[in-house]
Amino acid sequence: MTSNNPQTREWQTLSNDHHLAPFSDFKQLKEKGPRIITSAKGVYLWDSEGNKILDGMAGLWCVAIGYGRDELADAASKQMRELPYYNLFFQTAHPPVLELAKAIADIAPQGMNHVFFTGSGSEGNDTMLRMVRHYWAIKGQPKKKVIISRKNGYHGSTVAGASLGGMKYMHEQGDLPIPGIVHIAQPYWFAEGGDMTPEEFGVWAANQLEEKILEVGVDNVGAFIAEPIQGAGGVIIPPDTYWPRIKEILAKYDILFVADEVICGFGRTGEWFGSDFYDLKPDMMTIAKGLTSGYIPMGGLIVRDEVVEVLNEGGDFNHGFTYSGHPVAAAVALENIRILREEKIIERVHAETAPYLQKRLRELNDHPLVGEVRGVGLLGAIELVQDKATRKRYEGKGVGMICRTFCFENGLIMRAVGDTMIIAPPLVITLAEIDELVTKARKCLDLTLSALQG
Ligand code: PXG
Repeated sequence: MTSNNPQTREWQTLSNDHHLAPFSDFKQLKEKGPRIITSAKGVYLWDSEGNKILDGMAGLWCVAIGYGRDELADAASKQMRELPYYNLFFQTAHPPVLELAKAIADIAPQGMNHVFFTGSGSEGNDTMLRMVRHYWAIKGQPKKKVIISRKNGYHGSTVAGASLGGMKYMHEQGDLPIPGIVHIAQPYWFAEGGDMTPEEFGVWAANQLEEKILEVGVDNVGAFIAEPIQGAGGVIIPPDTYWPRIKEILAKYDILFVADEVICGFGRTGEWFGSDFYDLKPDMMTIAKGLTSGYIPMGGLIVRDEVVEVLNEGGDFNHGFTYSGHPVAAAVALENIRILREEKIIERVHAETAPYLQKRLRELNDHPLVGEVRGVGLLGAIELVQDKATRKRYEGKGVGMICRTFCFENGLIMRAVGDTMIIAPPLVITLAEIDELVTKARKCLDLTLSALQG
């Protein structure tokens, strides 16, 4: 509780007395008090102390079109007045959800023309797990239940989502993963590649999928789920050999492939979906975040036509949420997609801002703390190390957190995943704002290095 501002202190007291924050150490948060974010415009946030902060994380990877777009507020307000709620359960539907399903089919990879809506990415992956098992049961192969996922992948925080994810610290709480979910190695060359070249390591990591399919038995495997690029795990860009080898393995075995597009979807890579970027052919794609630019919660699962044809023969799918396809969320998502299309935001990321960000970020490679800079589209990661040549970390120093704190203090939000600094700014970031981001990032790297030496 450090603020001298009475209004900030009042809000921090409310936090202490009543709020339990996600992914937080409740006691520590009480001692330090949360930073109160009060408004936002474009790529900038303002806090209750009047600080202006460049949001290098687009909220939590979601604010694609930037903050403060009145069109989305107007779409929500109009829909709330017309039809604020109705469900889709008992042979009913409403215009916004139907128009949104069509708009998504128009931008999704060919042959993926059906959408099941949820309230979040986690619920999208819960839906996926139940739908995959239902699909195989309809096909007379009910034993095909196991979902193969990856260590350090992130697929949400519900029981199924956290189980599908490969975050050890999440599994340790609450006896996860649930049965029927197994994990293979991730394609994280910088941390785990050892003496292999990135290309060799990519093939090795992909081959783990085949080994796991054979170990579990193809008759027991329902699906493989993966993020095209792992986001929460640390913006892990697989070596160039990884996805081509995975595609060969998927073609060989009769299992479904699910691309978790919650972060990569809606333009993050400079293509509509990460699956377009890597030329993947998923059977299902989980979506959320950029679908509404985070203005309102919504997620979903896009399903390939051939899968839907099988589901059509299975009677009721006994699954759904009160807020599946919520009309206000659907109206906001429709407006968000309209803006992405009409303002050619993803085309601009592809042609202009992504190449520029990637070029400017790589200039940080000369910094003594930086072991690797990598990125794709408007995703970037900076590995902080003690020794560039051996990729040795500063053990036990919490370098990432030190750097993150300097960033906050200097008006930049850059996330730390261990000692990996990551960015994913709004897709509307300008070239001048990219310059500001990189300049601030370098300053904070300098401050971090001085702190380590001091
Ligand atoms: N899949 C992926 C790939 C995600 O990144 C989810 C599913 C779950 O979505 P919901 O809407 O249920 O949160 C996510 C969410 C982080 C962080 O620390 C990332 C997410 C959520 C919370 C924190 O980077 N991603």
